[in-house]
Amino acid sequence: MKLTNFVNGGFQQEESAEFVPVVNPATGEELATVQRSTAADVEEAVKAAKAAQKKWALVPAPKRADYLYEIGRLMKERKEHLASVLTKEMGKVIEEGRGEVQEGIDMAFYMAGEGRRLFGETTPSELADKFAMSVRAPIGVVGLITPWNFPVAIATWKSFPAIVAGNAFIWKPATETPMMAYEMAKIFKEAGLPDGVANIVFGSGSEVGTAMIEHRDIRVISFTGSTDTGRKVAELCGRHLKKVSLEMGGKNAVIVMDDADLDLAVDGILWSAFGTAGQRCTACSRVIVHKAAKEKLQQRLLEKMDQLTIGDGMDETVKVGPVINQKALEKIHSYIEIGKEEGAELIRGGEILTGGHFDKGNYYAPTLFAGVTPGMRIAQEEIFGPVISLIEVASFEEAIEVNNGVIYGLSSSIFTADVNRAFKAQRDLDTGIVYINAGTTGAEIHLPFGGTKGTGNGHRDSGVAALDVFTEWKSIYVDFSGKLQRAQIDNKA
Ligand code: UN1
Repeated sequence: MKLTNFVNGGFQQEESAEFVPVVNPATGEELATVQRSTAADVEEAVKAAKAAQKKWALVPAPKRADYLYEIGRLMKERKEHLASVLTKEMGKVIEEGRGEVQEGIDMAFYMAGEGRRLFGETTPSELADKFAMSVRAPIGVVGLITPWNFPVAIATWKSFPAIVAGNAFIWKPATETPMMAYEMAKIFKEAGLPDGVANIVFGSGSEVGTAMIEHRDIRVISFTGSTDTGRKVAELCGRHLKKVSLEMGGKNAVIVMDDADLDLAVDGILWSAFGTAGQRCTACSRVIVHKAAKEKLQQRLLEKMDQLTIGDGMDETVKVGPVINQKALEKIHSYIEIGKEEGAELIRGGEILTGGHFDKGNYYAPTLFAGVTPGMRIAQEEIFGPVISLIEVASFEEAIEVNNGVIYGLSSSIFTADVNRAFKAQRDLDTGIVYINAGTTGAEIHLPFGGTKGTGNGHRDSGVAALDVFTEWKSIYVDFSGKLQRAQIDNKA
């Protein structure tokens, strides 16, 4: 299969374009090839989007929402197929593939509901016979740059609010996971979304991403990806005075207090650390444990880690799939060396898995470091793989301090039976998402998703908050007095 760009309602026929392979990280099998687009392709897509958006903005929002209901319905009908495409191209286990598609379905129906809300404000004017209100206005053509670890859910967090708010979009999916985008293009088409509202341009960040950022008709860039790339995106957007929403790394921790339900904490840690092979921005990569609970927690964690089945995510019994590619394997492994050099104690894992079917894919052993101190690089930097570091603390206050002592601020969690501690924790944990008695993953789409400090730049994906990225506030004053009324002057004696 050859995946080509989706522009102006059709898949392009690109005989002369360059194509690169899409590879199943579990088996090494080539699944498809995908177009490597150029700046000229971006230009063409923006032209189509710009023309379409003018008309789209005039379609009543509840009517725009009808397309989202249909998109959601089609996704639901096709859930199993979409999940298997996702698992094959990205590697997450099929159960999680289904979960991610469900996240997209939820987003479709939720944002469709916004078609009948998109609330603004009406407010009194300071002058007589004058009316004041604010409305959310569409912005125009928006650019979406999405990562490979959630090839569909994150794209829906961005594209669905963009659609309902009356924008057209250019979406550049990650090079590793174009097949989900291709499936979504088919769905956009079948749902009857007007041509040019949704456009997908495949290609690299350096070529396509840069062309999007530099294009003056793309008014917003919404980016999810690594902190290094995000910083470059922000710098370039800054130069062009372009609105930019960034969702980047995390160094998320689970805190386990001495009064915690340890079995529950172990389940929460395993799911958030080794689910998606640790490749979530929200993944747990630090466990901050009260010294009184440390030995027991470590022992129970190891027992359960040893039971994890690793392999091709298409096998329903597998719990941990591969990581995305060879480069990821190498990066994860380099952190094992770093941890050892820093004096951390490698208790489990720490190796690239080989032999049998492991040789065909990119498999890393679930890994546990103990004796980690908060300043070590393995406790500070995002590893994005199945690796956890146990950090011992002596008090609740110290746990909070260690949690907050990193440059990131996406997700955090605390296991405790003490309600006062739980409430103090939700107040003091400096992250955009906080869980009490649950792991660090599992955000629901109707709440804002994003983080503090180095995780983002103050914007949020999903929830109503996403509308702030894809709309401009417009304040409207209607003077029905029939005379000149000067604000701040004529109402003052
Ligand atoms: C991500 O890792 O970038 O909360 C997204 C979660 C998922 C989304 C993760 N609902 O883990």
